[in-house]
Amino acid sequence: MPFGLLKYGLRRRYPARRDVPVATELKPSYDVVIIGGGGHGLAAAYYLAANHGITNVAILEKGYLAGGNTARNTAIIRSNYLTPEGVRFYDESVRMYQELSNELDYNILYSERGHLTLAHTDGAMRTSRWRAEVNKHLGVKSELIYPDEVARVCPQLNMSSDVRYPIMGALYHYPGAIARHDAVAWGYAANAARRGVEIHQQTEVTGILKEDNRVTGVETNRGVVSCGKVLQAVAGHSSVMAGMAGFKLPIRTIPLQACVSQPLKPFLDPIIVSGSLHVYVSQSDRGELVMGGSTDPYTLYSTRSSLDFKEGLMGHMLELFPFLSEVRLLRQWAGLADMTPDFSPVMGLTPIVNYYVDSGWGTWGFKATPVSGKRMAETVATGKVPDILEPFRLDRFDTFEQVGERGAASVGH
Ligand code: FAD
Ligand code: PYC
Repeated sequence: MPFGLLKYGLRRRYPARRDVPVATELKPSYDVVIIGGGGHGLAAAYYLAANHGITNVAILEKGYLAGGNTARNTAIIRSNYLTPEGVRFYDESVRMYQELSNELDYNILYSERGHLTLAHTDGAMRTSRWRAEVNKHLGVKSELIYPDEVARVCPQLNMSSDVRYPIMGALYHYPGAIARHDAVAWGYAANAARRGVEIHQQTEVTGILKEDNRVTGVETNRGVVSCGKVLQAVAGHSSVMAGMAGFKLPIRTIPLQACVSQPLKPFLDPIIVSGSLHVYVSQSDRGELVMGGSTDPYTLYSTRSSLDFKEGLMGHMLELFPFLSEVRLLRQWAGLADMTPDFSPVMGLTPIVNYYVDSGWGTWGFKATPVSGKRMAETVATGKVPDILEPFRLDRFDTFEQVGERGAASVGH
């Protein structure tokens, strides 16, 4: 047993380790202000400091650290997208995730499970084959599999043909994984703070100050702060914030709900998704079934839960796993999904010279946390958009070069 661990075990008191220093006063000025202390803002701050030596940075978070969508997501990580641009982008993120616990020296509980997108129709089989081919072409391990293999990978699934939606096959994405969502945020926060980045919670940005076409600072509930550059990373409020800065994003904000069951003995290894049934599920390390479906059918800035969602989802779950009928739900919640017309993010430059945007994260942004953090940091530091982000530029909607990921973004929408 390592000596340090023995010494720790014999101690009389166990003071908690403080990863993020207690908040200080805001300084009058920073090189970079990051609006939004979710996973994306925290990751961008870490990579600005670690990769570019930029440490005079403040993260301004209106609530508590990573208490927005980062706290509410179901932590599915995968790169089995449909477009080459999407696959390349998310693949870089998956690769970064695989090394993240080591890089941050923080256990994010990364757990590779395999990810099955079930196909119940001829059309879904065709799309699955298409996705598998694009994935393989780009070195991503995905395969179209048939019912025998589906049953082997997940023996608990109801494979009967005497159901509303029999399972005809699946897109099997081997690297599909889950991770502990808040550990990802805390890991980035701790490592950014250690390098000098300031994290200010309960600090809401209420206005953007500009001269000509440049940002000069931000107004907050704690006063005005000047800055050289701003990165906006406020998933769920992206169009509101862009409105404050004076430009428009093509985003509609829609609630997305999820829930967990009581803890069960481990029985479900892979992550299961059914677009036709509007349901997805994985089993967490604590044994809870983590479940969700498609977005609510209306735009709304509210994170309330609904009975309607729960009833519909449980009905669909039981079509796939009838033996779960006695299992109880433990809790239910919602987040705010910033939906773009093509189900891809909007990242990079904006009409304002020194104002950068990381937005349009809809129902799919947790898996992109490392790559967007690293690449947005590069964009902010150099003022140049890396090739991998180019397809996600804001003006693609003017030039009809959308990156259509509707069928692959998460569950059916
Ligand atoms: P957030 O974590 O939302 O951080 C933005 C922060 O900005 C918030 O903390 C907010 O308080 C702050 N903010 C807003 N306005 C202001 C202001 N004026 N001033 C200061 N701060 C402000 N994605 C996946 O890849 N896989 C999944 O399995 C998955 N499941 C999901 C399940 C649900 C139920 C939901 C809701 C989303 C899911 N997502 C998933 C999407 C994912 O959660 C988001 O895309 C991702 O968390 C976005 O991260 P972020 O850091 O950009 O945003
Ligand atoms: O992006 O895989 C995903 C996802 C699943 C549920 C919500 N988002």
